Amino acid sequence: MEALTPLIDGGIFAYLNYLVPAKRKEILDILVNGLKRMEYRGYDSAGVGFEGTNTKNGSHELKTIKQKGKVARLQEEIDQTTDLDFEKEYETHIGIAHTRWATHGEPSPTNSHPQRSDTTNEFLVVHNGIITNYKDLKSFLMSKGMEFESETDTEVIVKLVKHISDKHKNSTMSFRELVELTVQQLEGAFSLVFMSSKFPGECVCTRRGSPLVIGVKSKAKLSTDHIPILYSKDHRGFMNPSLHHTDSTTEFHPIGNKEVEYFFASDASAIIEHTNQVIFLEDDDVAAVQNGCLTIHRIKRTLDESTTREVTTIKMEIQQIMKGSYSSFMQKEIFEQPESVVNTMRGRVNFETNQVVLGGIKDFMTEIRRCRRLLFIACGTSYHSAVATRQLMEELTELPVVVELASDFLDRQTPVFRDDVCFFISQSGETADTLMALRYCKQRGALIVGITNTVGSSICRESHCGVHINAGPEIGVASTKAYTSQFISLVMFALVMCEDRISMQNRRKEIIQGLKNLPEQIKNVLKTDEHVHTLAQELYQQKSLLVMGRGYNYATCLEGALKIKELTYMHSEGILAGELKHGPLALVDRAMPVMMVVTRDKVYPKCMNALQQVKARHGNPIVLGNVDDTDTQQQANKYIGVPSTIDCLQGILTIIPMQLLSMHIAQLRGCDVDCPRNLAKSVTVE
Ligand code: G6Q
Repeated sequence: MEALTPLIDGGIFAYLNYLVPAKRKEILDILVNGLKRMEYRGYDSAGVGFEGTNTKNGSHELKTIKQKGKVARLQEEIDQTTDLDFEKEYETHIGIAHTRWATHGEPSPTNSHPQRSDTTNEFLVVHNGIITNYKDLKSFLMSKGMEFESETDTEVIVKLVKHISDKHKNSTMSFRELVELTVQQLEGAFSLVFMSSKFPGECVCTRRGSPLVIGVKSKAKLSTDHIPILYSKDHRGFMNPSLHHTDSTTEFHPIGNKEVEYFFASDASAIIEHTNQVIFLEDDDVAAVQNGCLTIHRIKRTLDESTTREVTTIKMEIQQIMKGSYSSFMQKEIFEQPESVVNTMRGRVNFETNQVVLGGIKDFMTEIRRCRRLLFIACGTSYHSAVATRQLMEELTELPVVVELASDFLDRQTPVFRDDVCFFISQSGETADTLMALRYCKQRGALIVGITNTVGSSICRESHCGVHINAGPEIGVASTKAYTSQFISLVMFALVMCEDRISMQNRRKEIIQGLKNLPEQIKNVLKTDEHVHTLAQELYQQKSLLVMGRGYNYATCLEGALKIKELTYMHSEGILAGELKHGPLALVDRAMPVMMVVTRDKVYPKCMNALQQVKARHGNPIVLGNVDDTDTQQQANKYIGVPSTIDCLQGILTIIPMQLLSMHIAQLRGCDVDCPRNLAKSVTVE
């Protein structure tokens, strides 16, 4: 199995206009705006590359502007550039851009992308990913006299292109062929977009283990909605010159007039405001735009792969990725939950007939029902959604249920068997640890089920089947609505698994009724926002916060503590209330802030016991409980009440005040709620 190497995270964006006149200022605005849409993917430096003219000799040359810090700093840098004619118009032009979350080389203009082949900028590249053999390649290129200026692995890629180009100086090799020869030397995972002063108005891009989407915008009808793959070598490994020749049957372009614009991005949220016609590239695709025509090539062919790439229409709406009247994407996404949970259940739960249908896995249900055990594997918040539903999964499936953190699961090389069903839960669908765990299990013959929120993501495409949680794009780095949608998706799966069990019908009906009431109940919980804000004002200067609970609410403690940590940089810990007397109780005194999640379910008496233990040590717990539970409320120093629902769904409601609390404390502490320090949305580093 090829180990999926950790990726430099960040966002790629490129824009090519062909026979569509655009001023340089407009082009740069499109590039920078594209980066802003993906700033959540990584944001410690940014840069743009674009076409221009050498002011000394009038020759065509490429220019770059790069800056450390967020995209806004790059915009300032562009605005301060004096030797650029922002009004100059280009009928055809390619520009590339990148926002970076560094893991190789500190954030700096030199280490920012685009990286260049030489001081004349003959070739430029933007890159997500890490080249694992870059040191060998760097030594080789240095032995050929090349000098390096950055600490990045990316620079090796673009210098290798130049080295190959120089070696084939007298050949008629195309830009795309140069890139193909280059990427065959690379090991690791990457998505790349190239431009070159040798090939004005052209662009070549490729991917391996990191996402890349192409958007197409044209007034004319497009020549096809299935772009044929061209094989530089056929599956027998021979170079097939006829397939090198592209013609109207193989090229993708607007019919009739040739005006067309292409957008290249790490994810579709940066493209949607321009067009909803997109092509998701697959690993080892090499896409090239020449004279306004797009072709997609592969270096070799494996027999079972598809021979075309579909032009799909994405349904994301622009307002979905805009903050609107909210102060942050995170706030927007917390308050979207009454709608997002409806979207997750839409077309799947029939509240009249109590039927649940998950179209993405129904063809595999026979195999899943025969399995020996269920494994749920994920990271961070996604892992917590599995913890939250583990008890119900055991109850309704009567199967062994294993819940694993992907990184630890891989460290242990945990045994996996052909009759296992492995679920991989991931909002982004690109988390390296989770993806590596997927490949580990797939290689051992297990059935792979993806639970993702991102169409076309790697986990989505590499699973045998799966469920799209339909939460809508989640831009805030701290996951909120994806958590509750993952939670509900797993509950729906458990309901499908027991649909034929007579003894479980009453329980099923209660749960389905509980699901039906959730949207209104979530709206009621959101009304506690002001009260939670008041509590945040009492907590935001504290150094730590312990969050205790058990049973169905244990996941709320883990997830709530994670929210506090990642948003406020305050220490916080989720503690199983049953474990209190085994050590954590020593932390409790009158100064230690404590929250306890206590709702009316089977473990309520034990939770009240824990509450007494904490109070006996002069603890002053804030209790998160049922709004109509006056007895418990009297026992608490401060109380947040949520509506009562069935025990296994209570965690959907109790997590929301924790989401709000972490957001308010973060704001009071002056933290960046949407882009917490050191973190990125699509965490793809081992
Ligand atoms: C939580 C963070 C983080 C995230 C994991 C898994 O608020 O967003 O913990 O949940 O990094 O990410 P995926 O769900 O995208 O795999």
